[in-house]
Amino acid sequence: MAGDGRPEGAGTRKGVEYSIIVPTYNERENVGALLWILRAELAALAVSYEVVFVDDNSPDGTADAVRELQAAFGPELVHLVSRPGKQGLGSAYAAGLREANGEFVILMDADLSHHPKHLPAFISSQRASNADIVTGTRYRLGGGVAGWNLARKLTSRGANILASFLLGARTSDLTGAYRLYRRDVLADLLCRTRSRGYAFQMEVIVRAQYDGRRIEEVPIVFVDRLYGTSKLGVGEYVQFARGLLGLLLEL
Ligand SMILES: Nc1nc2c(ncn2[C@@H]2O[C@H](COP(=O)(O)OP(=O)(O)OP(=O)(O)O)[C@@H](O)[C@H]2O)c(=O)[nH]1
Ligand SMILES: [Mg+2]
Repeated sequence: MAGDGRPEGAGTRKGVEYSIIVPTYNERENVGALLWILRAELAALAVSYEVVFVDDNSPDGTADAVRELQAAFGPELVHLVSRPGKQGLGSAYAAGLREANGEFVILMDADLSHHPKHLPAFISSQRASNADIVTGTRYRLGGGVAGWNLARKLTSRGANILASFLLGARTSDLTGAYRLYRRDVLADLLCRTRSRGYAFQMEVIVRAQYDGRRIEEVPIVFVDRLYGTSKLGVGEYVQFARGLLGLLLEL
């Protein structure tokens, strides 16, 4: 078996440099626009890529929308991993990774908060530094957040400052999910990561730092979702606190 659980040689399609994994839950209104903008942004770079949507049987029929995109643009470009029910982001990334053929994997949300216009910066940063991970940051010069109220901004910033201090993290945006990984590095990290919710992104990047992986940052502007609903609630805060505590005790 390959390190990421795929049978040796299976699913490898030579020449795919980047697999863009997009987990979806009720993103029917967003997937078409996302693919459209991705194609426009990546056309100028002349890189080979594929987009792997991982849908958890979204009640709004996101999977059908992705199938329509597959029919229009071809199964080489658009992949769909369709799971029977909502199983969370961590396992969605792992399922997407098993389908992915790229040497590098880019994780991004479907709701356009992670704008594809930042991808050239991710790719050139990785090429210039030979990094294992390039992570988007809202909290370095040039980065930011648009569309959040003050309470949500303070919560996100506060969580990042607290976690960085306690864990000795060098990355400025621990809870961001817009990242590029060397494929085998992500596979290895996913095997060992246990947290859920926002703590998941933090655990992955802190483990990578402790492993001595080379991590670069590029500033991104995160734009609040236009379509669909937000899931931030008390449960997310509790999950984050538990994840942080778990890491403090273990690492
Ligand atoms: N496959 C799958 N995708 C999920 C799941 N939960 C969230 N997603 C997707 O993961 C991405 C991030 O989730 P969001 O709900 O946008 O999380 P967020 O950006 O922190 O918060 P809001 O945008 O304010 O809701 C989106 O593309 C979601 O559709 C899940 O359980 N399974
Ligand atoms: Mg979002």
